[in-house]
Amino acid sequence: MKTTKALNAKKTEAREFQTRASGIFFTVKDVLYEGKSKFQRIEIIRNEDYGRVLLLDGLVQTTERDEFYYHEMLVHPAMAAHPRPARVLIIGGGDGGALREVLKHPVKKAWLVEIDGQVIEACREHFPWLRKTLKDGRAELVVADGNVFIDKVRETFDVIIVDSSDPVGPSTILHQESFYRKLKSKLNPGGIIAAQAGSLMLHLDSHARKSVFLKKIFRHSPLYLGPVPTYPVGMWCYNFLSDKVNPADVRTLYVPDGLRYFNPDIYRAAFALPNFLADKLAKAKAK
Ligand code: AG3
Repeated sequence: MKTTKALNAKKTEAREFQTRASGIFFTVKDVLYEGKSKFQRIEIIRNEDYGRVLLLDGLVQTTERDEFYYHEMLVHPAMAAHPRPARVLIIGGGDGGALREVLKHPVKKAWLVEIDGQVIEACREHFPWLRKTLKDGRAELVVADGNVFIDKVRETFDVIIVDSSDPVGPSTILHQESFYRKLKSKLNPGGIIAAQAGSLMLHLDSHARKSVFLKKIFRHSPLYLGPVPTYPVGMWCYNFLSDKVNPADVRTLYVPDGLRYFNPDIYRAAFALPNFLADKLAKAKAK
């Protein structure tokens, strides 16, 4: 049989071009999953340092070694600031990391709404925590477009977590005004939304654009920061959105035991912004 060199070639490296001229690479110990869904290219590889790495359309979504930085910072500031989060909605996050963190709190029910069923299947096989969290009786998995789900759902929520991809590409809608207005309409009084907002440096324009409309929708809409070693520039941004809860005024934080990154000092420090970001936001709001 005739086979081409390309077909025989063993994948030795997975890389993300974070900009046109720079990025991150992982040498590949094993290819665990490679597939193309209706929405995107899905790869899971094993790397000697970072363990299992999930890439969607060539962008690093999660690695076994550093996913806790991201998932703890996405989930716990909102969950810790809310006095009693009983019903929680997660949009995106088919790898289950955000769901795992939510279930560390005494919630009654958590919905995970992921658009791509194939991501769930791939991660169920290769990321053991997903299998475990989906077995938790409080978790309900829905395979649907989050933007459509939110139009139809009759429930309302205490906390909503948006674990989307970058503010460019297929997730763009999850970074737009209409989507946040809809989310707000599904929030219980006193509710909080936390959304991943993108890279500190790469998505500066997006932070500025979003800050203007988020301020119109929510009384409190600060950005907060946390490091994620394998994401572009290593520093990540999140939106904290609420009409009732000003994160700076929260005196009692509910923090589950056994976390590896998040604690009350990190909570307070995370809302401090570097000058160049604060200036950019101030200028955008003044326009
Ligand atoms: N969601 C946000 C990933 C963004 C990473 N961007 C990038 N590598 N350019 C991650 C999903 C994990 N639950």
